[in-house]
Amino acid sequence: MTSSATTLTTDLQALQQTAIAAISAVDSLDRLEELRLAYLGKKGQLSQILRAMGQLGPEDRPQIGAIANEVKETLQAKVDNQRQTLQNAQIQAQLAAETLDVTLPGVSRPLGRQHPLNSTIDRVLEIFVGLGYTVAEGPQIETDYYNFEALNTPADHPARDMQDTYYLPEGKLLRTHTSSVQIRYMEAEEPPIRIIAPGRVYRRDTVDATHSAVFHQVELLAVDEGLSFSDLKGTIKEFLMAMFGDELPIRFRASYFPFTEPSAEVDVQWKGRWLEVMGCGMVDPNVLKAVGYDPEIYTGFAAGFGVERFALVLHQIDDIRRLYSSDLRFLRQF
Ligand code: 2U9
Repeated sequence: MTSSATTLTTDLQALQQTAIAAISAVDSLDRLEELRLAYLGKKGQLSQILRAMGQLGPEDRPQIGAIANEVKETLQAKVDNQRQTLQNAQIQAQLAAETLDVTLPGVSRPLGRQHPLNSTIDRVLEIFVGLGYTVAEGPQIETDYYNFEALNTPADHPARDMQDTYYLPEGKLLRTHTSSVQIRYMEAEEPPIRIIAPGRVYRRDTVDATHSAVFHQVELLAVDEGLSFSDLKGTIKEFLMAMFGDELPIRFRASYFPFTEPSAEVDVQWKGRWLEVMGCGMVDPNVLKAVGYDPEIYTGFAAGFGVERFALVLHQIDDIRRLYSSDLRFLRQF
């Protein structure tokens, strides 16, 4: 072996020794990769030594080449081995950190449920949809025209005092009933009409166990040729029996509303007592005229009721304010 071949062999052995020591001592995968590049990369130390092989005579090359290959393979194996060791350690550390205590109590995910007011509205709508009615909705901020004028209730009408109103700037007001929805619907459509208008309404009432300044109404309206009071009675009986049960004693008492003539209030006998549950009547011809329907051709019937009232009766709730209290102990009962 020539002296330069001997030098190269010594260099290669020295490289192997220091590299193995360094690789064994490394404690992170990033650092290991740095070392791999430093020893085995294209510009690494092994490549540098091999470049010097160019100066060797042909007789030395196979032997030195074989030694260089051996060094390369040894170091590569050492790197792979060390990488595996570090990766295993990493997994072990992660497993230790993420240990699950299966004896801990589970996280409870309580289910929400429907508010008794909403379930009552849904029941009402379901019954009327079954009778062929369409649900109609409209704005809660209304004009005097849609809330009163078009409903045969001009400014000086005494019935305006029956429903104390919240007035807003620029002649606007908070609707006192959902009848305004029916006026808007009739303006846009032609008879025959069967609609049901659920929604929030506002009245300047003193709040107590049976009154709330905000409550929910459902109103129904049918306009067609030849509708009579007996159609109204039949529809209301059908609805109330579906709501409260068959064999329900029902009575109609003459009453007054500006938008219906004749008008009636409806009572049902419930747990031995007569309860007033809704108002109704034949749509006043003036209301039909206001939306451009000819009262000589069309007649209509309408009815309205407060949903809270129904919910209180059906669920035996003693105070309307409970429906707005958000008290979970109360709400969880439904
Ligand atoms: C149009 C024409 C007529 C709706 C009607 C009642 C009778 C009624 C009250 C019951 C309790 C409101 O919530 S409450 O205070 N309603 O008694 N509502 S007739 O009549 C209409 C509606 C729309 C176009």
